Amino acid sequence: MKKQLDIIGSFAYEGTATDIRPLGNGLINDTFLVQTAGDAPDYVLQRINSSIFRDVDGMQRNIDAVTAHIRAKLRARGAKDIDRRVLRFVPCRATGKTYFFDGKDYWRMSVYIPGTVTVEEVTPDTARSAGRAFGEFEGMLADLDADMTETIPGFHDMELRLRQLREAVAADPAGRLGSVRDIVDAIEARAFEMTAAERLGAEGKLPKRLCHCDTKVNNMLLDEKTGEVLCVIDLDTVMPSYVFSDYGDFLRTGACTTAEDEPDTTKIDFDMDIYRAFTEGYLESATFLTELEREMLPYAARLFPYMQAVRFLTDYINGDVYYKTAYPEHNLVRTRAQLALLAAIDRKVKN
Ligand code: GN1
Ligand code: MG
Repeated sequence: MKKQLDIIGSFAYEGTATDIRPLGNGLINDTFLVQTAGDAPDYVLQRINSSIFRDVDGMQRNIDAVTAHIRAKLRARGAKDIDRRVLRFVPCRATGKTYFFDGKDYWRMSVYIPGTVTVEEVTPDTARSAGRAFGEFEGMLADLDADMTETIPGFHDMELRLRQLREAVAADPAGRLGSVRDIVDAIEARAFEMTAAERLGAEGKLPKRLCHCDTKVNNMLLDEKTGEVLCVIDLDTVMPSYVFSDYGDFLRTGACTTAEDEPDTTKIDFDMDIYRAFTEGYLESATFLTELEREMLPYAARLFPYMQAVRFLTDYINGDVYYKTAYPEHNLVRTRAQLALLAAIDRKVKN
């Protein structure tokens, strides 16, 4: 970790680093925990995947705007533990920006929030707290009047994701199409149903709102003692989107009875207690929802496993160029798992 030690010297952090080690299991960036001696805070260091996030400066400006806005809201509300409820990024000594470019890679550093944990599984209580937290997060951002960059253009645009799948199918660059034709057909059979949001958006019936866009369970910090959800992390993808993003992506991982890459699809189910608790918590705080948005929440629950299946399958057909994989069929296993989850939701959730 010599390289990482050199890198952190470029940031205006407090204390002396004593240890740096890998942290978490994100599929995109590389994350490290930096421990310091004595009373100084610990830090999270990340190498940003700039082949995916091409405009790092724009992305960090989004993140700066969002964290400052949330911090101001919490302060106005008289919240006591603000530093546990919103991330704080460390400026680069030379530029004052919240990232550092070493000539090859982009890095950023934030203060580690002590006494917190991330989890891969939730209980109904945690799910209710998460629902409230995401509803609040979106509510707090509703009046953020900054020019926000779409860090990945069309990130949750289902029509775009289907076009990308069709391009991969047409090109078949890794020669993998033969083994997945039936899956492509199953996806195509539901393409119209799943692009409802884009049609309603085009008709002016559905607004875009600032969303987190990656609310999977392991992207939130919980108080290690109470299990309360304190804040969402991984702010790379905060951008304008239909409101379904955060609700749907949480349930995709939170209400799924297995990991998102479970190979045994018979184990994959949709936990209705978690679904109900999360939805109740979300509706309590997301008071800004229109009637149509509220009515379409069951659609959102289906949309995200479907979209994720499309994205994993596209990457499989393209030869695993986007997501980190641990073995050759990993993206295919992930695709099947998402479709099994979708089938479980179809069985259990009424429209
Ligand atoms: C990626 O970075 P990470 O692992 O939290 C991805 C999400 C997917 C998720 C699937 C920028 O998130 O959109 O839902 O993997 N992020 C990006 O696990 O593509
Ligand atoms: Mg993550």
